[in-house]
Amino acid sequence: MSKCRGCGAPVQTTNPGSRGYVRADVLKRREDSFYCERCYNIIHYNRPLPIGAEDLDMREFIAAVAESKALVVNVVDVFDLEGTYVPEINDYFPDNPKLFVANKFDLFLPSVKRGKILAYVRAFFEEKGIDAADALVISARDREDIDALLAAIKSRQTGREAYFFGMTNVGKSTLINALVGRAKKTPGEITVSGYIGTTLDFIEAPLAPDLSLIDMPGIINARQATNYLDYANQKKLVSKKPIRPRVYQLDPGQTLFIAGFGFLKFISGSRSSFVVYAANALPVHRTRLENTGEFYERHRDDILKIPNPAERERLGKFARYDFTFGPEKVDITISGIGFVTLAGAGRVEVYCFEKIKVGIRKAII
Ligand SMILES: Nc1nc2c(ncn2[C@@H]2O[C@H](COP(=O)(O)OP(=O)(O)OP(=O)(O)O)[C@@H](O)[C@H]2O)c(=O)[nH]1
Ligand SMILES: [Mg+2]
Repeated sequence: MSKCRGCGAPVQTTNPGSRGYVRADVLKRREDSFYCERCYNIIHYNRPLPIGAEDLDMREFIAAVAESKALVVNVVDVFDLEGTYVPEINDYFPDNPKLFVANKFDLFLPSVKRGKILAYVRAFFEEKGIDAADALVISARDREDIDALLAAIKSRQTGREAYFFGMTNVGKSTLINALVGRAKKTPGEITVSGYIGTTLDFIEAPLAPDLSLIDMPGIINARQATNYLDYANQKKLVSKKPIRPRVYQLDPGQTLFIAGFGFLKFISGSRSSFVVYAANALPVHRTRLENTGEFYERHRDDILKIPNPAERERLGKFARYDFTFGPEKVDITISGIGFVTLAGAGRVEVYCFEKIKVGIRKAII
């Protein structure tokens, strides 16, 4: 059966509102290689059609990969480890060799040392009971990293296929395109985007006679903010440029808003620094503690802007978390959005939509 070369969806010419649609006359002209209407719109207009990946049955994809016993390249987003690691990875693929790749290292400022992040990523996986002793920290943008990734794949492959697996938007397709580009000197053709659920089926990218990379749909994480946003805001949360840390020196009695997704109330402690690592497009705003509720009600749609009213509806209620910090630095992590590093000492109350996963960890930087 023919498939769209951008997203992998099986072709059909009858229903424009569902996956793999191509006009019959287009298909006739380009039978051997074509993009579906949805990919065409993403590639040329950066505008997806409202055709999602939510109803794909990931269990079928996982079962097929498990049965192959082939290498699984599990890609995570180094900026959102909590939101993008797959807790069940060992259960899904008990007999497959696994390579763990933390992508998007370029989102950190150039001053951040890769070795330090790598040690952090390994410890992170270990703590979750996942053996990732030889994980890689890379950027799809960096040629040398792509060469290192290829070498790592070759040294671990058990058969001809290597499957790229992970949550949506971590850069699986971008990495495959980059590997194809390096090996064949022609750009990869898989559609990539900052929208969730871009890849819709297995897509095979042959690299060499003995190695084929296979792209997969990403898992959509119900605890990640992006999942509840309209297309326009989904891509705002996916950064392409390095994330500019935003530093606030706060005294107890102040509140810091992370757009309209939530806020940190600094209840007690000593003057501390709060450094926000989140997409540059997200507004961050400081107010006084006693004004928090009123500020939120009044400014969620002008100053704070995201999420919009329909998105808030989907995100549901706020949940509250109590954290103490200091003297060690910690990160408050907000899945799909980023993290806030707290340096100093004190107690914070964090409020965030309950569907978004919030946690605390030792600081990554
Ligand atoms: N800054 C940065 N952005 C990246 C990198 N890799 C991918 N991206 C961006 O991340 C977004 C998602 O990339 P995709 O390759 O479509 O992600 P995917 O994992 O294939 O997503 P699904 O197909 O939905 O599972 C795109 O906007 C990419 O440009 C990277 O190394 N650095
Ligand atoms: Mg993809």
